[in-house]
Amino acid sequence: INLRTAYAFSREMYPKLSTEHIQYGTGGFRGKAEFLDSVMFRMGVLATLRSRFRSGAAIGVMITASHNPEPDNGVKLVDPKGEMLEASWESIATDLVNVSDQELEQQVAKIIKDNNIDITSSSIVYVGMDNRYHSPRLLKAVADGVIALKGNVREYGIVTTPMLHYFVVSANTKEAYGKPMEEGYYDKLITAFKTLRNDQLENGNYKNNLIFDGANGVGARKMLQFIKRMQNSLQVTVINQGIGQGKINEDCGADYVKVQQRPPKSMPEVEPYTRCCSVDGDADRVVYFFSNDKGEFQLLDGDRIATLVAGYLMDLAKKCQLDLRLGLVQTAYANGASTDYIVNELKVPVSCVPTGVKHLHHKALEYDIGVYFEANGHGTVVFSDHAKSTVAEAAKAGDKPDAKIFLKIIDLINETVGDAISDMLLVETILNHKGWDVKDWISTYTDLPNQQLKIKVQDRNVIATTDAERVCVKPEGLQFEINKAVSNYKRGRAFVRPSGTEDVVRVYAEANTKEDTVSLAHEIGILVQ
Ligand code: 16G
Ligand code: ZN
Repeated sequence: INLRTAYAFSREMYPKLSTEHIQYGTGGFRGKAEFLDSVMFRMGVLATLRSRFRSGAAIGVMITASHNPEPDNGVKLVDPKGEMLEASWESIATDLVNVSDQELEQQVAKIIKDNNIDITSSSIVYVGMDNRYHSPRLLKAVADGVIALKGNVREYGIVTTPMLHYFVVSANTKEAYGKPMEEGYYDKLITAFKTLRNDQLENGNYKNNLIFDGANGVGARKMLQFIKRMQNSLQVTVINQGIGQGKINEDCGADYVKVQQRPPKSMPEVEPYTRCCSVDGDADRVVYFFSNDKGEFQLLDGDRIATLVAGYLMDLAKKCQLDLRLGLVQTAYANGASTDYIVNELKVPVSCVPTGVKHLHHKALEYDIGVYFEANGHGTVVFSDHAKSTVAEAAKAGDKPDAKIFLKIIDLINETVGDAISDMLLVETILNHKGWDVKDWISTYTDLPNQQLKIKVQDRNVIATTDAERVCVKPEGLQFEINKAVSNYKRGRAFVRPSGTEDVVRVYAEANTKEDTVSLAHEIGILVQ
């Protein structure tokens, strides 16, 4: 095809405004929204090429900067099975975004040639966005990129990241997975959730009400849709709905609550032990929290959710007498106390991988039931085909009511990627079945005090790590100094890593007491500077 007019158009409409090199990282491309138009146009182009490369399968493009502040935006591609973009295409994406406007046409030609792509074949790109005010403009740029290559685009408007993943998988899956439409998504989750409630809305210490902090993001809007359709099978009060003055992720949301270790600023006065949860701006993370009767803030983070879910699934498998291999995947951010609990109490194999969902997801696929969560609340469960067919068979047998529950649990889980709303419904189901309130849940183990710091440096890439980011190999000697500092603290542990989404180095520290933790984090911070 003669693409000359399309490129001339793009140069005019979406000129590259910055020469700064940007890289496709764990969250795709991220940056200040005003520099992203050309990136978006080019990602529309790339998604179309990817779709053609994958024989016309639907490819997703999500426009969001997740938990980052309002002026930021970003874009990531979703592969046909709903997974993150294949690693080898990350560098293709990086190259494409960094070439000049003059080199663009040539670079596209190179991708087509290197990958043997038939540019006359069919393609379809699904695009979604969060509710940042610049997202619609950026969405148009993506769509224009698709059209420039004469591809097909389907715009979903404002949706959560996991919803877009869901649309992509359901479009590409032949078996009944669900319909690639917003209603299909609500339907799948709500049907499973309601069946699992089985009209027993309260049980033991479990009360049927919850505060939901929507981070002024997409999650709030979609939760309101869920509420309309759930008919009180869960009573949810949504705060930070994204109307009025509230900005996305500002003083609220999962990242704020987890990192600051405090409730959202706008938190209303509630009874002690009221169950609350916070999601992030694009609703792929969730953490729980509450205040105890002394008014102290208590966090139930991704590690907590992972242990709750793993323990529950293990019991279910046992009750159904199914011999399935269950494993748990964490990152270096996992609280040491959670890892001890998993090893010593749950007696489940646990592994540690580098930060970023793709690493966790990949590792989790090694098990029949792979539970993975980052401490920040991003995670899900993946089931092997063997696990699914074994459970389905047991459910058919008729004499195993637990197997029927198990089957519905699988339905409730968005396996493609962490999904704050699906994870929340899963946690609510488990707490309900166990008859637990937050007090019961938090009593399973005691978190070690922990702290995170962000250190601004000239070049974050002077730091290199190994062993799932737990050991620093560059600059030389730094790990030795870290070890020395850590050895002075009881139950001390610390690591440093370059951020994949911001131009900073991150420091994590934990120790036996709050004071020790603050002091250890401070010491490590100074070593990095
Ligand atoms: C991205 C990752 C998230 C990770 C975070 C770390 C995905 C989809 N998202 O948001 O899992 O926790 O980056 O950010 O992989 P950092 O590298 O800036 O600490
Ligand atoms: Zn997110």
